[in-house]
Amino acid sequence: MATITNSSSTPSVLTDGMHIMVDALLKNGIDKMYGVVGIPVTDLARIGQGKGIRFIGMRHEADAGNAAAAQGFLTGKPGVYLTVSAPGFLNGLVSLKEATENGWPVIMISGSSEREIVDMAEGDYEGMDQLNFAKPFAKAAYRIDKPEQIALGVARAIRAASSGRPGGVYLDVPAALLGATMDQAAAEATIYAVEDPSPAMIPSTESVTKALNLLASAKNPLIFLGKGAAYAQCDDMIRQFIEQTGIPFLPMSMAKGILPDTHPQSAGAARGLAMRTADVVMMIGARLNWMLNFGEGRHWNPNVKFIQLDIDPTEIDNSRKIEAPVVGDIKSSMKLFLDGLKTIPVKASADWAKLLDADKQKNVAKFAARTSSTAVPMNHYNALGAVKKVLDKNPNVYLVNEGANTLDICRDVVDMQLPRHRLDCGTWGVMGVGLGYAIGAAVTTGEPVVSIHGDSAFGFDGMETETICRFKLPVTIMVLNNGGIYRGDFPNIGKDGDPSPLTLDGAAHYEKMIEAFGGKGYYATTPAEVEQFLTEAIASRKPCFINVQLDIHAGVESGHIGNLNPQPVIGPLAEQNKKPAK
Ligand code: ADP
Ligand code: TPW
Ligand code: MG
Repeated sequence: MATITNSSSTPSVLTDGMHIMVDALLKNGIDKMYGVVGIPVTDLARIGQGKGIRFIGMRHEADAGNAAAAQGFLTGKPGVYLTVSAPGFLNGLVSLKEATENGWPVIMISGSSEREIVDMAEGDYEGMDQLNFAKPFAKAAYRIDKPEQIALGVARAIRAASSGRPGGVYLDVPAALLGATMDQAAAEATIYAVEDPSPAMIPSTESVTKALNLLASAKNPLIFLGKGAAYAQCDDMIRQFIEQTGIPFLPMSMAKGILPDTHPQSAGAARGLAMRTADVVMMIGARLNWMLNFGEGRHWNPNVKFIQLDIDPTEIDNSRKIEAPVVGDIKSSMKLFLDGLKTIPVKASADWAKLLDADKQKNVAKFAARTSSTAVPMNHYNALGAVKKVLDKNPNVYLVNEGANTLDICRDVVDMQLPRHRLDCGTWGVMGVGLGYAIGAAVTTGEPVVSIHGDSAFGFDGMETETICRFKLPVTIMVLNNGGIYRGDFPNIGKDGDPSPLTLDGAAHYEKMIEAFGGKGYYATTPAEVEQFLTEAIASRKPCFINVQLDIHAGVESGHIGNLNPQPVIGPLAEQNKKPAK
């Protein structure tokens, strides 16, 4: 703490930008930060740690951003991550954009270099016009230039990240700001906690009445739950509405667990039939984007009508006509829907439930044969069947999941029982989110995490294995190794003898990586071993790694979305595609 003598010769105590920033974050309840340090933010992290912000030092900024984003999704309050200038900043941008696409609140704080040198393009150390580069990747972006404005900058970032549709906010903190001084008492007077950062947005009663009337007129009504519904944290109201109306529901992947997947009204095992047959569909916090074929085409009843509950008015009519938009936050909306049922009763018919139940039973039987098979080498189905058995007994476990087949099959096989317990590749289908999400979930909740990756997906952020060990987090990393992107047996169609673009090492002992950092590694070759090792690993609450050996022939190209690949019409790949699949 420096003192100076001012003109009236009373000594004044000074503080600096870094201390003010830490105080502003703490005042707003931000007591965790993920990141990678260096010039000019090292002391910001150290001062934060000294004052009680838990700092999770990570190995890559994208992973730090994903950890912070997971925290945002799980808590409804922005997670914060810290990066250095230009290269660190650029590494962190991917997860800032991902969080924005997912609608999760996150704040990326980046150090930056001197404005006057950057603006004149003089070639500063890690100099870059970061604020302008960040703008298209963020929901909002701000630079703080004066220490007097730090508290305001933090407040703007928190409000922008968490209000309306949440998203990623960029906060630029130049080195000069971090080192700038200010009278400490005056600085303290600037600090404040943001009042009501994500205010309720109440929909009009007319829109709710219209939606309920449409629902009441339906023969085959259906409810889709999306991750916006999970984010809204009003699980009891959603459950009450679904149970009172008897309407079957389908959860998107991160909405699994709002109601348990084993709930009798879940249409999960009759998804295709439910979508093709429903005449009125109520979307609760789910977008009609690529994941739902934009609400049109052969997957949907051609005469389907939509009700859509969303906080963002521009989401309505995103890809097709919405008959009954309800714009507001889901908690306020569900309250009005429950009230409305008193005057506009809605009851789904027993015939509709019967139709779906028959289809469910047929599909469940088909599925059970695959997931309970003891065949070795294993494939995704029986390996994940073993995982399901263990997680059914451990509903408190947070499940992180990425890959192609590893993602799609795990989503279908492993049931969720609790809300907000599943985190995966999300709206963009990004690889490399897994260990960041696992770290964020473990740090935020203190509960055990099982992080299931395809062998390719794991490669993007595998070094965070060390972070998990350094912080002794209760995370079990599981890699399903089928030797490649989608699987390991694709030939090289050229003559150079190199592996195919899709091929990775199907015999790699990934579990040995964690042993280098003091964690426990397991190598599983049978479903019984998967079950035993996973049970042990979760119970240990220590960093563990299970390498699950799959058949290199297990998996289909691009998992369940192979139809999105453009198809060559000439050459060897075209010939191959003409052959019937094995
Ligand atoms: P999914 O991938 O599960 O289908 P999406 O991310 O596509 O879900 O859609 C989530 C939607 O939920 C977004 O359009 C977002 O604007 C909306 N949303 C997020 N939070 C809330 C909330 N609290 N209230 C209402 N809508 C919300
Ligand atoms: C950042 C493209 C989609 S899925 C995938 C890649 C590389 C890996 C699939 O193989 P994996 O799973 O993980 O072994 P499995 O079970 O099917 O074998 N870069 C980014 N994101 C994406 N989506 C890709 C590349 C991709
Ligand atoms: Mg693979």
